Amino acid sequence: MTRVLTVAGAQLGPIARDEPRSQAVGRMVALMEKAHAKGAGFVVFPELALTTFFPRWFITDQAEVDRFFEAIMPNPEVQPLFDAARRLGLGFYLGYAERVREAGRVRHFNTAILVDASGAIVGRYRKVHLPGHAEFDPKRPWQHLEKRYFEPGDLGFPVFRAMGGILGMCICNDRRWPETFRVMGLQGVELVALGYNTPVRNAVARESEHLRMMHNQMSMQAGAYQNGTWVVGVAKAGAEEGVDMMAGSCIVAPTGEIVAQAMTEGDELIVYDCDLDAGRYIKETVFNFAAHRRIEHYGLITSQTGVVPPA
Ligand code: ING
Repeated sequence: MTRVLTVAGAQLGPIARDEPRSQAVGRMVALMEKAHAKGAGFVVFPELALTTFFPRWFITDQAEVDRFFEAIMPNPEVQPLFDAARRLGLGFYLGYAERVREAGRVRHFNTAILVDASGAIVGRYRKVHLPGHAEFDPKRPWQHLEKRYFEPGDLGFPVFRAMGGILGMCICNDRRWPETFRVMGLQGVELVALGYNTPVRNAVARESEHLRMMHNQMSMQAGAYQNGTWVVGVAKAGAEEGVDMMAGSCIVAPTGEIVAQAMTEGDELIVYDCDLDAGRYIKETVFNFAAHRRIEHYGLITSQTGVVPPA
């Protein structure tokens, strides 16, 4: 019996700095209702889906920074998402800025949660690979201060039995690092949900714009194929507070093929019937890890952080 999960990628257009959560949540509930009408059982939203991508600004007032964070989840402003999940029988991935008190101190993470069709939070992930910088960089046309506002994730790359399969999560820059997908692949992941906020233009080097979309797709297609998993990548897109953010939300099959892709830079739904067994032959042949991997030669991957060239 095939296990088909109809998945919807719910791309969001720009969210303004002062846009109230209720307005963004309203847009997202509308996409959930459209997803339900198209037979979807699971919806993927972008990274930091409740607010504008605030790491583009250098903000010194921590109270102002904390305005972009959620102190509890769910909370009254996002509750309509959880109510819609239950009402429509939909699970969802939601990216947001998490502010939490743990072990006696306040911590800030770039987080994603997995919510099932009953509206229960069944999984949490905290972004491990934080790109950008921690101090103001005058050379940049816009900042990318994720290393200032977030701590690196402390949960690793877990996978979760949910929606009839084995689901994993990552966030934006994580998709560029093969370790992200491989750690989940070693746990049998069948579908990886990820959101992204990626500027169209490179802020620190001369780079042709077409490369941005190529690198985005290549990263997800490679992750999908090399681990025999579906990958659903969903953008916060469009001209957001003066910075053009890349669209191109897509659904990638375990073969590495892009089977659905957004056409616009706004709120847009892409939907595909994902056969969760489609990656089985890949996991049993070319990427049968147990049969083919030689971990005795991979030591540097976890024993060394940076490059050490030969003498
Ligand atoms: N954004 C970008 C991303 O990884 C980036 C940052 C873009 C880093 C291109 C390197 C190259 O897609 C986030 N939010 O990680």
